[in-house]
Amino acid sequence: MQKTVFITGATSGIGKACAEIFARNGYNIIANGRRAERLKDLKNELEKNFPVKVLTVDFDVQEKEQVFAAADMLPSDWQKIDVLINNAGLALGKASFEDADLEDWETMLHTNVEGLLFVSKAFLPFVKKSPAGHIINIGSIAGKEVYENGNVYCASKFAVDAITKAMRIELMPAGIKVTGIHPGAVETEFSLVRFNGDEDKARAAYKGFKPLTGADVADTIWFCANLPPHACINELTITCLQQANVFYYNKNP
Ligand code: NDP
Ligand code: 8X3
Repeated sequence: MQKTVFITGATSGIGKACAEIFARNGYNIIANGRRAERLKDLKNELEKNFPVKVLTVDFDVQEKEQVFAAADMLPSDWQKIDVLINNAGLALGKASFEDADLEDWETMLHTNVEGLLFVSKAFLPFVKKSPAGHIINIGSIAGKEVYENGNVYCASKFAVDAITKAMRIELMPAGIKVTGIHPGAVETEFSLVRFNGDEDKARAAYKGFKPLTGADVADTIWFCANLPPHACINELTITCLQQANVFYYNKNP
């Protein structure tokens, strides 16, 4: 029977790259994001190129009612989810504790922490219907070490790490694998969003080194999702060659 992956934040970056690699390998895709037009384009592209079906579910992961309504309305032939990738997330701003914007903090916490919780809880019954369910949460190296002016983004990703570890323990009796993926710098729309559309600032974030791409991270996620049934990667940190951790880069002059 064809497998299904549900990916939050599939309209861009890591999530979109995940949709591509899973579709290329024959998975049906449930693709989430807020930008419905992009989801429609993704569906057309994947269904044209691969023998798979794509269901688009445009909702905001921050909105509990929308998340649970989407789960309630999941068509009957989509009610087995083999892999859930909790990828939707964002950073907003890079300002000191004193200067940071309160609404930015709220949005990051609502999206990266609550959104992941709402989606996991709402869609868990469908993951349990798979004989080999797997939940993959996208954390960050910012959830391993705190950097200056990373304050609440880092806190949200520390929370993702803790939630992932808790899910790993508590979903073990159900036979569900749980994996945390913690990437370093990946060139996606992430920095454009973080710096409110400022392209110069976004470009500067990757100056002097070759960052990961969304496809690099998606390849790793695909690898984690394809271990033998008795094996589980609990957590995995991936950075580009020129980044050792959240602080240390070997940048070109
Ligand atoms: P992008 O900005 O390219 O993609 C983010 C995705 O999240 C988009 O598809 C966006 O879709 C979706 N999203 C954001 N907010 C919501 C929401 N409220 N509801 C539903 N979907 C939402 O960034 P990345 O691909 O880089 O980011 C993906 C994940 O990887 C994030 O969790 C990020 O924190 C994490 N990460 C990124 C790193 C990087 O350097 N890029 C490094 C480490 C981790 P839409 O706008 O259509 O809703
Ligand atoms: C994104 C990586 O270092 O920009 O999670 O916070 S970083």
